[in-house]
Amino acid sequence: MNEVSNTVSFLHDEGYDKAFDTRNLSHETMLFMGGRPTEKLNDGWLFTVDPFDTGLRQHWYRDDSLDARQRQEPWDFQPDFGAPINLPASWNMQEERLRYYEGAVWYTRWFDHEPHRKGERLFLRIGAANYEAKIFLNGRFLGSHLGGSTPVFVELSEGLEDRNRLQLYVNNTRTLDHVPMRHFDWFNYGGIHRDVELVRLPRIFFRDAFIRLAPNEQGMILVDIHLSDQVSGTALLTIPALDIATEISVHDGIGGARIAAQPDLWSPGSPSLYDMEIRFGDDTVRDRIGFRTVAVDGTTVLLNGAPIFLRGICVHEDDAQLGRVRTEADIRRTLATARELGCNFLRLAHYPHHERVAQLADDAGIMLWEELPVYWAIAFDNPATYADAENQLLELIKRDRNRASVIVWSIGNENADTDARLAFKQNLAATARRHDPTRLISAACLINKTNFRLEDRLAETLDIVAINEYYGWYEPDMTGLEHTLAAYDIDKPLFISEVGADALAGHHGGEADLFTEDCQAAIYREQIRRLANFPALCGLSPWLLYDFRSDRRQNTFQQGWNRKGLIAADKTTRKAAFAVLQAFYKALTAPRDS
Ligand code: GCB
Repeated sequence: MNEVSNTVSFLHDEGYDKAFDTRNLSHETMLFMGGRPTEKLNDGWLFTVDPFDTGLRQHWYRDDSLDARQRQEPWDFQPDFGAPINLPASWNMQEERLRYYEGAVWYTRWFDHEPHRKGERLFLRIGAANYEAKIFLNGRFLGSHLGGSTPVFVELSEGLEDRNRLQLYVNNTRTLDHVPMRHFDWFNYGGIHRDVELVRLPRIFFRDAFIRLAPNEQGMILVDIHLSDQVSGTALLTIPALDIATEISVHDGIGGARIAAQPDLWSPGSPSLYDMEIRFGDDTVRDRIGFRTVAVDGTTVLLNGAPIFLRGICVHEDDAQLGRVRTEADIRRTLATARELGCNFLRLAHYPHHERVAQLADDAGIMLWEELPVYWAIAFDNPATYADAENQLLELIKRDRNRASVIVWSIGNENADTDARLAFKQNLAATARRHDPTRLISAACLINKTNFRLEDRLAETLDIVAINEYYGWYEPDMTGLEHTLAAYDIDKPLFISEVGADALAGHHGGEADLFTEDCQAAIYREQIRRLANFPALCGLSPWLLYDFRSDRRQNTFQQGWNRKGLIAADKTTRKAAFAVLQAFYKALTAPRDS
C-alpha cells in the first residue's frame, strides 16, 4: 500500500483502491453464532460522507491523520468530527441531504477493551452493510467484504489496545460487476442495516455446525461441525428432549455424527423445535432446531412426505421511516399479517433478509424461500462477479441452514437465458446442493411473451420451476395465462413466484381503471380463478405484502413507490385485494397446517 505523505500527494493515483479490494472477509471467516453472548456496538458512531472516495485515497484510517489541529500541514479528515449516528441505519433516511446519496461513507467509533480470560479472541460481526464494507482498526486495514445483505466477520484480536478506534467504510455505489448490478426495482439504501457486535471467543471455537434430519433416511439426525483450527479431540452434542448426549470425534478441526432419533417433525401446523448444545474445549454453542424433510415428487412438493401447497406472499425489506432496517416488531408484524392472510409461506425477495426472520418463522411455522440478488442483468461472464454471488450464497446458507422454516434457496430472478447465465446459475445450484442437500432449489424463470411458454433452460436445473407472470397487468390479456399453463409440460412443481398489479390505497374506480384498488382486486380474482385448479401448481407468492420504495416509478400514482402491495407503505392500510387472496387461502387451508 503506497504511503500517502501529505494531503496532495495522492491526487493523481487512480489505482488507489486496489489494495483495499481484498475480499478476504467471506463465508470462510464466518463464525457459528448460535447461543453466543455478544456486546452490541450499535451506539455512538460518527458519520462522515465521502463522495470522492478521499478516505481511501488519502488513508483516513491512519493514525497520523488523527488530529487535524495538531498537524504541521492540513488534512481533510478528523475522526472525532462527524455526525453522531446510532446503527443500524440507512443513511438515506438519516438526513434529507442523503436521500439519494450513493457512494462511500465512514463510520468511526472508539471502544475500550479488556479481555475476560486469557487467550481470548475478539471478533466483530456486522449483520449487513450495503454493499461494500472495509474495516480498519487502530490505523490498520483488516479487510473488505462484498454483498449488501449477508453478515461480515473479522477478527480484531491482533493489534487490540485498551482503547481502540474502529473505522468502517461502506460504499453502496451500483456497479457493473456487483450482485445485483445497476438496475433493480427497489431502493438502493446505503448503510449498516443490521447490528454491529463484538464476540469474545476462546482460542479454539466453532466456525460452523449443521444439524438436520437425513433427507433420505428415516429417523436419522446428521451433524457436521467445523472448528476454527485443525485440532483433534471430542465434541459433545446434547439434545435433552430427545435424550441425546453423543460424543463426536473431531479430526483436523472437522467432525460429524449420525444419530438415530425420532423427533416430532417440524411443520406449519406443528412447528416443534428442540434445544441443542455442542461443546468442544472451552467453546459452547446452542441452537433451536426443527427437524423436517422437504422433497418433490413429480409436480408435488412434499413436506415430511406429505403433499403441501405453498400459500405464499412476497416481501421486501423496506420501511417508510427506517429504509432497509428491520426491527423485531416489524418482523413479527410481517409474520402475523402473513398468517392472517392465510399464508404458510413467504418469499423473501430479492436478497437475504434479516436473520431474525428465519428464527421467528421457525417458531411461527411459516415456510420460507430465501433468495440471492442475482436479479435482471448481471455480468454473468465475469468470474469476479460469480465469486461474489457464490460467496453471498454460501454466507446465506451457512447463516440459515439450521432453520427448518427455510425450504427453498432461490438462485435468482428473471435473467435472460444466455449460455453464460446458464453456466453461472448451474454452478450456483451445484454449490447450494453441495453445501445443503436438504432444501429445494428454485429461481424465477422467464416466459416467452409472444408464444406464451416458459422458455428457460434453467428449468432443468431447478427442483421447483418458478415464474413471475403479470397477466392482467403488464400483459393485459388474461388469456395469456391459460396458454402459458396449457404449455407447461415439465414434470416438476410449478410455483407462481410473482403475480399482481399496482393500486394506490384509497384510489377507487372501475375494474379496468389502472392503479385503482378495484382493478388490482379484479386481477387477483381472475388470476385465482385460472390458477386454482392447475394440477402442477405447488403454490404462489403474489407480489407483494407491502408497497415499497422504488424510484424507477414516477407516475402520478407511484411517485417513487411500487404500489403492488396488498397493504400500503404504512403497513396498516389494507387494499381490497387483501381480502380476495385471504378468502382463497382460507378456503385452501387444510386443518393440519392452519
Ligand atoms: C418483477 C420483479 C420485481 C418487480 C415486479 C414489478 O417481475 O421480479 O422485482 O418489482 O416485477 O412490480 O414489476
